[in-house]
Amino acid sequence: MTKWWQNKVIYQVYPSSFQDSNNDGIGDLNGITSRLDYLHKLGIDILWLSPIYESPQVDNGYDISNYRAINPDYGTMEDFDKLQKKAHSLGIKIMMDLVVNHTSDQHELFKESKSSKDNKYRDFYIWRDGKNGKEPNNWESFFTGSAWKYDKETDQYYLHLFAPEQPDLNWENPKVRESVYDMMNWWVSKGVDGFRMDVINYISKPQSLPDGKKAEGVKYANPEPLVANGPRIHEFLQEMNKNVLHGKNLVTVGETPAVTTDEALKYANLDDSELNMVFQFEHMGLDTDPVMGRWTDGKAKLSDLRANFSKWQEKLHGKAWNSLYWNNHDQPRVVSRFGNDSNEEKRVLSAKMLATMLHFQQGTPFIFQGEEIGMTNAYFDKLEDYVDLDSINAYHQIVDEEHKIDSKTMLKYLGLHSRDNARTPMQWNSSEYAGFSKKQPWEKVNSNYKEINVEKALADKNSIFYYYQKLIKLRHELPVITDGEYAVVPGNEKDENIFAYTRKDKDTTLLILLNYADKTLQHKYKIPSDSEIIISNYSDEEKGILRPYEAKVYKY
Ligand code: TEU
Ligand code: CA
Repeated sequence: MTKWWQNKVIYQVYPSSFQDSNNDGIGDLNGITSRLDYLHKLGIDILWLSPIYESPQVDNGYDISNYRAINPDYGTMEDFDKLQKKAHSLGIKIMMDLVVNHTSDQHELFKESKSSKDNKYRDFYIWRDGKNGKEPNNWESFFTGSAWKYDKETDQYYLHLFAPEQPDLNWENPKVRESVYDMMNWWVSKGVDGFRMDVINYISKPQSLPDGKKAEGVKYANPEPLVANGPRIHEFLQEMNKNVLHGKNLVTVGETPAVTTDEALKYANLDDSELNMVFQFEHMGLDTDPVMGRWTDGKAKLSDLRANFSKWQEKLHGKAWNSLYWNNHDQPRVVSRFGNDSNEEKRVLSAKMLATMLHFQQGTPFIFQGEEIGMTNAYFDKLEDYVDLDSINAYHQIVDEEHKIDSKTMLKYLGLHSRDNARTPMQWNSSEYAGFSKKQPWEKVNSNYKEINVEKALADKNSIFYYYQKLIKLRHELPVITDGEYAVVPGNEKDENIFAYTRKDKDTTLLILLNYADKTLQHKYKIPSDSEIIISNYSDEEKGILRPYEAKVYKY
């Protein structure tokens, strides 16, 4: 039985970077509303809004100080209602970002909690005594430094897996869980259609908070193996499901770093007891370095991508549901990372090839704003151009404190992997500031906005935009894309250049042929004579070869 969200396509908007309606340099809700017709034309079904709540914006809204109010820079609750009403009238559903592993340190509850040891909200957060004058354990924050912050007034430390301004909630406390469910139900009663849940698999920590395994010569340990998929995680999500989600036809996706296929079978099982799907991170790790992590210039090998995609396709088929993504607000641009943005022709071909690779798999595809026009990395070359605390902290730690690499090399790696690459303003047209705003935006516009923008894409029938439009339409029309079985074509398992896979149901087979390389290659795959090409990034057909970045899908 197909569930309503299984043949849908989700589009992510990063509100501060999408469209500025009042020219203060910051994107806003009215700006998003004014672009809903554009999203409708693209054909997407669900709009995921990155956090729009009241927030001091230390981490761009992933630090929420009031979950039932709109960030004034983005507008008002009435603006939200208008956005939702217009979206619904176009058949577009709204998915909210739910950030409940932590709040902002400016949230009323944290202010209370911090005010004294016997405050009734003390136990809403994770407070511990120090050990021998040091932090309670050796965990490192994901944004560098210790994950504990000392509070002088009460002589205790609180846990923050992210920035010190993002204290972790104590999910062991049933009152915390109740207040989260209340808040979620409040949004559901306002008419929202679902939630994307930020690092939701970090909410259950092992109660002894043990030290992590430290690498040689470093100060702190990565807590992820201990906090991801923790001891009570499935209990908490089942409870949330019962109290909020169940029977309401919502759509949910959990952001779950370090999730394995075995864990995903529990989170995203088809019996609707936890979530509908999760974001896995394994394919995002294929170009990272064992020591330097993201700060490297490695390229992902096709054999690794294929093996990873295939594992997820095969393990979840019939049992749980995949999400499919290349991009989001934390990742560099797909065409720069896995494709080729060195010239216009290669950019367009490789962006379409990568979209084809993803969109014919089983699962729900996510498109991040600008991906549909092939926006590229910004490649900022000065530290001053970076805004994201993750990029800036990493630079200082690696260059100034650890002296691991020099400034020039680190700037090169930021150009390749910084989260800022995703966050430059949406490129609407070739006017100053790319039609995003009339004022210098909070984050610099990518310098290529005159060549790459929506206006140009809409005027060119061969653009990446229309290719995505067609991919979405095909998913809506061909059930085999939603339900069919996935298989790598025999003999293709190890090829470093060509990727060949099929999707099959009882009536239809799709053969997806992709050239990951920038060169023309012979191929040996048999194309049945009664087949038709349903989508391709070349306008003509040449048998037996695949040209640079060629992508074709045959149906028979
Ligand atoms: O991201 C969680 C997460 O996996 C990131 O911290 C990741 O490790 C980092 O971005 C490096 O790639 C979520 C949000 O998507 C992110 O924007 C927030 O900063 C973070 O949680 C904290 O809320
Ligand atoms: Ca604005």
